[in-house]
Parts: sequence; structure tokens; C-alpha cells
Amino acid sequence: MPKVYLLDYVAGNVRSLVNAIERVGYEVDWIRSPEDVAKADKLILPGVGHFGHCLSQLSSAGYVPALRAHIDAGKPFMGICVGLQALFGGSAEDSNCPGLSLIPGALDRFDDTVKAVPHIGWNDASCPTSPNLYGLRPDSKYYYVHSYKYPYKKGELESQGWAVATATYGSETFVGGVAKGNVFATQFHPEKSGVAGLRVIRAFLDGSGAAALAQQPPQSTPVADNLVPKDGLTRRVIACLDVRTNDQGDLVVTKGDQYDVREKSDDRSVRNLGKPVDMAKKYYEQGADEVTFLNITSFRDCPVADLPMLEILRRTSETVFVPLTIGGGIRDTVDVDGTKISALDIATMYFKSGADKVSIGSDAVIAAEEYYAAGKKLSGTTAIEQISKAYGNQAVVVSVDPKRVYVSSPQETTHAVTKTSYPGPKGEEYCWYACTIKGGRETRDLDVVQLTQAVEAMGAGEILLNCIDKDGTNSGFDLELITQVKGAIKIPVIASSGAGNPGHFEEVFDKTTTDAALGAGMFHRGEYTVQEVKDFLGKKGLVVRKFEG
Ligand code: 1PR
Repeated sequence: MPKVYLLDYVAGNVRSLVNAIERVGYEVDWIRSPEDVAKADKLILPGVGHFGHCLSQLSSAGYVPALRAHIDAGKPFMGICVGLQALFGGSAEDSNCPGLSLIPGALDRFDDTVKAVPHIGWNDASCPTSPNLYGLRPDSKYYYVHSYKYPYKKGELESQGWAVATATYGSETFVGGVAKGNVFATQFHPEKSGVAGLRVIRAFLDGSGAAALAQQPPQSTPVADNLVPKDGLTRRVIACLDVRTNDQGDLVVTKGDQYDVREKSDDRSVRNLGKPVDMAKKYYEQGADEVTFLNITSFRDCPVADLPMLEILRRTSETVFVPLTIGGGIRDTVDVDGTKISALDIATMYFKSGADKVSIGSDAVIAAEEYYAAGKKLSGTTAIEQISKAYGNQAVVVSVDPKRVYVSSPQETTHAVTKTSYPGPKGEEYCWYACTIKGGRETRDLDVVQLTQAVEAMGAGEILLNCIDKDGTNSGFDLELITQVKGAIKIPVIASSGAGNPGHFEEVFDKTTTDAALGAGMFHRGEYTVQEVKDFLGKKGLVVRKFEG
């Protein structure tokens, strides 16, 4: 098998990249020291998380001159995500840390006054001057996850000989990919961009991307002046798999009604809706934009290294090339042999096994309570802070399991209330949403606004907003809950619980500003496919990613 070298210098999910490279027929070898760089013909520089962290790692390990020498020698080079950002002079994310300065100029942060940041999801990478640049297609979508970007200025990089692919988020058009000579880099993650992304990786590895560019250098005219860039971010549809061991000891996908996953029949066995790896693959092939696994029972009695979810992730990431999130049991813990294992260690195991994000539930509630008890002071020791520091905030999702608490008037509680169109049992017209832990078994005196604001301050990158009252009811999402949380924070929110048909997805995207919507039961029971939901949204004029087989 032909070989490509990957630079192993920073934390993150490189397993998916390795899987994607192998899928297109190449073998991966690792560069573990600057001296190794010289042996690489083709070289990929991955990178996730913090610009300063990545660049200072590269610099202190002595890689910068070796990378420059590789590029100057005309050898194929590809940068991904922070690997693209590294080509620039610097970034506002850490202005003390210089980049490789192959391209002058510095990255800045997306404006979060009118939209969620990080920019997470599927967007364009289109290059009007070289329409088929490295296999990029104008009608394909690619997976992005980042807060900093290089703003696109018409003609600026083109005048330096770069072909530039762009995407637009809100009203900000930014660089999604650049290519010149032997250098190619993408802000998006091709290894997480389904078939469209595999095509891009192949075009780099087999040399066809660089060859085509050499034959047809980009025309000097950039995007036509009269072309107004449109926000290309799609409506994300996520499939969620609640996983647990059933009474026979098999790991199964299950699904509850208001979190009760046992059959209503006398035997009260755990509902078994299928096998996790097979179902994840099925949803990927139906066009799911992400797949989330929630390990809904604690692994208290299971040696951490044998976590069954690790194997599920390893196997899933071999065939599923969209982002994978894993939740359940991510907290500091004591292993069966008495060894202390930190939440960060557990998250690391998951990332190494193919997860792109970890989702934290109960532990986030406890951390938020401590944050308020300490007068809104960050301790630096919480799982959220430690994982987001090491892997970037885009890698940390907080899963919220709220329950409605009805009150007759806002004065009855100190919590953030919502006036509801669905009054309580005694006709109460207001409610607040109480956070729970341990899968809804324990309700705490903390509301969703408090929780989500606290975890945003700690460095969480996204909120998975469930709703116990709505879970499994097929009655649609809790729009009042979603509106309240969206109004309280800047990070993206995934609406969850209650989806029963494609119209519910349209409703949540239409009536709230949610960034993504998640379904479980309706997909597991075979009532609708993910594809049907996306086709429906497309017909209603919403931008969705079309699945490329
Ligand atoms: O607390 O960090 O160990 O994480 C446990 C995780 O497991 C949390 O993310 C929590 O939401 C989840 N969880 C715990 N118990 C249950 C349960 O169902 N008994 N499932 C559970 C949460 C809710 C959603 C579900 C949507 C959509 N499941 O993930 O998929 O409600 O369902 P629907 O479309 O069928 O209505 P920790």
C-alpha cells in the first residue's frame, strides 16, 4: 500500500483520519520527531483545538524548520483545521504565537453577537476559480468545527497565487481551503465529511489534485463581484443511540419514554432496538450529519480499559465518516482495582478510539453547582475545563436532562421561568426547567439557564438539550425550553427529545434558532429514515446536506 506520513504532535481524534486514509487505499506512518520529516514524501499536518497550543507544541518540538523544508522542497503537504491555520502568520486566538507564515495575515474570531460560535456543522468549500479543486464540488458540504477563521477578501490570496475555496457563516465569508503548488489545506475536516471528504483526501494522496491545479492554474479573477455569498451552513440532523447492557448482558440500543427504557409488559425487560455499530452505519448511510452514542448506564463496575463503548467507537469509526459523540460516565472515577482515573483520561480513551466529541451530563451539573457556590469562580479542575483545555471546546458537549417545574407566577421561584402555552396540572402558566443527574433519577435546585451559562464559562462548546417531559412522546420538541436556552448562551444548541415525524424537525428549525436537531425513537422504530427528514426539510426550503453515496 502507498504511504502517507502523519505528524503526531498534538491531542485529538486522529483515528478517524487514519481510518479515512486507509479507506482510500493508503497506509499511515507516523512522524514522531523533526528528523522523521525528511523521510516523508507526502505529509499531513492535522490539528484540532487551540491555535496557540498546537503551534507552540510544533515549535517547541522543533518541527517548524523541518516543515518549512518539506514545503520548500516541493513535496506534497496537506494541513487540516488548525493545520490550515498554521500556514498563516498568526491568530487572534493566541497573538503571541506565530504561525508558519506561508501566507501573511492573521485569523480572527467569528462574531458571536448574532450567531452561535463555534461554527459547527456542514458548510461549503467552493472555489469558483478552480471549480474542481482537489475534488471539491460546489454542491457538496463539508464538516467544519472552529471559532477562528481567515476572513476572505476578494482577490487577496489569489493575487499571491493561491486557489481559495470559501464558505459563508452568517454574513462572514472565510477561507475553507487553499491550494498552491504542492500545498493544500482545509479548514474543514475531510475525514469527517462523508464521501465528499474522502474524495478530497484521495485527490491529495494520489496527486490528482495538485496535477490538475498545475495544468489549470486558478484564473486571476476571484468570486464575481455581483455574487453575494450566502450562508451555506446546513440544518444538522443527528441520530442518537442510547446504549446499555440488557438483562442478558448484551450491549443494545434502547429507547425510553420519559427515560424509562423498560418494556411496559410484565417482564419489564430493557427494550432492545438493535446493535449499536450496525445502527450507526445505517444512519450514516441514510445521511445523518452526526451520530451520538449515550452510554445511559454507569460503568462503575466495569474496568475502564474494557469500556464496551470503546470497542463500539473503534468499529463505528471504520465505516462512519461523520462526527461521533460519546456520552455517559465521563467524570473522575475510581477503577475496579482502586486506581484513580480522571475524566480527562477517560475522554482521551474515547478520542483515541474515534470519538470527536465527548458529552458530559451529571458531572456538569455538579460542576455548575460548585461554580455558583464559589461565587462564579472557575476552579480549573472540572472535567469540562480540563477536557476543553486539552482538546478544544468544540470537543466538549454538555448533555442536559431537564424536567419542567410548574409555578403559578414568576415570584414563586428564584429560577428563570418561562410563560408556557402548556399549563401545568393545576393550570400553572409558568414553568422553569430543573436539571437532573443520573439519567433523571435525581432533580437538583439548578435551572437550565444557570447550568448552560456555567458550562459555557467553563469551556463547553455545545449543548445537547434533552427534555425528560418530551422524551419518547413523539409530540415534537419543547420549543419553549429551546428558546429559553438559546437566549441565554452563545454556544450552539442541539434540540433533542420529542421528535415524532419530519414536520417536528421543520418546526424546531422554523420556530427557534436551534443549531441542530436530534431524533432517536422515530428512527429506531423504522417510522422514518434520516433521509426522509432531510428530504422533507429540503422541500420546505431549508438547506440540508445531501447524502453522497
Ligand atoms: O450523566 O454523564 O453519565 O451521562 C449519561 C447520559 O445518558 C446523559 O447524556 C443522559 O442524557 C443519558 N441518559 C441517561 N439515562 C437515560 C435514559 O433514557 N434513561 N438518555 C438517558 C437520554 C435522551 C436522548 C434521547 C432523546 C430523543 N436520552 O438522548 O435520545 O430524548 O429521544 P426521542 O427522539 O425518541 O424523543 P452522564
